[in-house]
Amino acid sequence: MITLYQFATSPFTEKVRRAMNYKGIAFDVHEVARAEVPRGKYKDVSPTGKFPAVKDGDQAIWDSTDIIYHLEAKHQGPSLVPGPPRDAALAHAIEEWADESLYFYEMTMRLSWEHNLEEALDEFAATMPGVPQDQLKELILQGVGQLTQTQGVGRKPRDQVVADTQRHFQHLDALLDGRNWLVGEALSFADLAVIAQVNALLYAREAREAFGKTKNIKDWMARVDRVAPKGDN
Ligand SMILES: N[C@@H](CCC(=O)N[C@@H](CS)C(=O)NCC(=O)O)C(=O)O
Repeated sequence: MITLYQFATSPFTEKVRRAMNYKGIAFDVHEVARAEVPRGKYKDVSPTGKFPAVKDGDQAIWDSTDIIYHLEAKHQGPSLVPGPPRDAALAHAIEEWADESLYFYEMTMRLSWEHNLEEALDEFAATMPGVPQDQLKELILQGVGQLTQTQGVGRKPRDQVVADTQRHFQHLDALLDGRNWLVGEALSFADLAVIAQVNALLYAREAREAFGKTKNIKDWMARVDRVAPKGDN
């Protein structure tokens, strides 16, 4: 049995859960105690201190991309990685766009803009019992604010972040025009990486407005949900 070590609020967790559900792989969930990470409690599961990570028998794998390739190599079920090399490369590029670009937009808008954080706060509070909500809010605003400032998206004026997000959604919409999946003729890990970031983005009012102007994304999300559900936390 696989054990998934997760932060329930993380889009990378959503991506991995969907991947295991798509393949029909049974797994247990261990919610990571955030305070214990710097104390080294999870060093053997995730030496980087980042999650998700999985323990599959004796093997620990951390980083959602590596987990996906591991699942693909070691477990049965429908493929997550497209067969044709060009499609696999395209899925890789789209996944990187989701993980390394969209992620910082969701962090900026969902977690460092106070009016949006209010909507996400209960879910974070549930994973950090004992921390008063006001204190948690300040911690997230400060911590994530610092991170997105360092990365760069958090330094952009808000209007520009919103305009960038509109562009991301427009292009995603165009990629899905007349197609069921982002790459090739079947679901791939590209779909899972992108839907996870879109779901996180949709906590932000500004992202919901941009999303409302697209015509293909909603149906695609429902399609992904049917075959690769996120499942309960
Ligand atoms: N590239 C990693 C990213 C994972 C990641 O950034 N996870 C965040 C939660 S969304 C995390 O563990 N943050 C804790 C930290 O950075 O210390 C993956 O794909 O799994």
